Amino acid sequence: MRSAEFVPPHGTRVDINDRRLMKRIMALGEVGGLPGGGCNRLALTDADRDGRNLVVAWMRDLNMNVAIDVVGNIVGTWQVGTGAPVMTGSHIDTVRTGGLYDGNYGVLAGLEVIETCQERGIEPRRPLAVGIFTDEEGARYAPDMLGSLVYVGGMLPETAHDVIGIDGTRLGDELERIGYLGATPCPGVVPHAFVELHIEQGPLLEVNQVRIGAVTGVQGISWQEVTIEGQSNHAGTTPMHLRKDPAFAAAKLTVFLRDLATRLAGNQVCTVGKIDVHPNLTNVVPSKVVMTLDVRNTDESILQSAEADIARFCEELAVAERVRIVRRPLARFEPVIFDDRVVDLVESVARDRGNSVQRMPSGAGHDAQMLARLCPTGMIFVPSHGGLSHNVNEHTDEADLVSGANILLDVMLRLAGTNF
Ligand code: HGY
Ligand code: MN
Ligand code: MN
Repeated sequence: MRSAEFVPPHGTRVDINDRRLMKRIMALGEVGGLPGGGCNRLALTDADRDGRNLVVAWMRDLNMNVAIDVVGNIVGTWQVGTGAPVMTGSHIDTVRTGGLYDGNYGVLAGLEVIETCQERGIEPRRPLAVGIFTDEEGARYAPDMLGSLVYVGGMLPETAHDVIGIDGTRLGDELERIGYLGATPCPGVVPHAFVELHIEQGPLLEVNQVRIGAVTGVQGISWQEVTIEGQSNHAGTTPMHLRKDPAFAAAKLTVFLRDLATRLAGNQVCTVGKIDVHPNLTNVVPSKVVMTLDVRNTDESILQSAEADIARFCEELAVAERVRIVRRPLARFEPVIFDDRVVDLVESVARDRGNSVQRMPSGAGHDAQMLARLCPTGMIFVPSHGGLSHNVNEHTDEADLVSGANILLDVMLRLAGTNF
């Protein structure tokens, strides 16, 4: 990998402005801020719109060209150099109990890299771009990484527009309502390379006392909605042997998932994160339960066998409990391996800056797993305190946030000087 001439000769390192980065992280964290800390900016809500407006304003302050595409992805580009841009970015939509750093950190570090280059007179040989991808969380509109999936051509914009959210709204209508139904077509510009900076959201770096993760890829993800239809009845008068109780069936399925994860061990994880009981009243045997299954593994064949086990269990459960079970896929992404040249670069730059580094897969999904379909891609992880994320108490030490952003700066400049 030839390093770019404009990267200051070894020893005259350029560092980002830590105060400015932290100030922006805190300012964005106040948009959709929750009383006890953390933030709630579900995709395409007013809070998401306000967050988008704030970051777009910062992009414009940096004289970046801001393009908004047909599914609301925002790409800010600093038009220097020639050729395809080196791109970074992530997302600024959050889960309902989001932290300050998931997604936001990667976007704002990207802006900080550009502002540092501008004020230090560093002129990359390629344009530098920062992407803000729509609905990465998939919490309101499934699948997750929806915006970046459309960006890379993995989902048609019109299909995305017709996705119905957990609140019954249509994605395209909400995109229009918040003013982010753009005209830039998808698939989007193919970057020269893409690198995403993100908090780990897991415990490994902290447990191993390692400062930086050179991410090797993302594990496979399988989401499905399970609707269990029984028969509502009186809680007091209906004998147990006559019940068609979907809540009991849902409980058995939840226990089955935990046992499945335990049996498969390794990287296998299974989560029931959402359960809606109808009519959800104390004295009514429910008529229906709608629940979601989130099942992941780094190994595609094991993930497929887990899915087959779940399907078989649901068939047997329906007969045993005399209920009707309908399963609907919400998201399915195979494991992704990142480009070794980018992973190597992340690792060597991190070491050059005096950090301990380990190579590791990502348990969480990221927009980078979609950009990997278009161009050489990698990710940089910094530690999550207590491995906590999707939790208002998500925290990463400032020193680690700054260190990650400095590594992003060097990696982007080096990628700008490479000829893959
Ligand atoms: O689901 C995920 O892993 C990511 O947070 N969207
Ligand atoms: Mn994220
Ligand atoms: Mn997330």
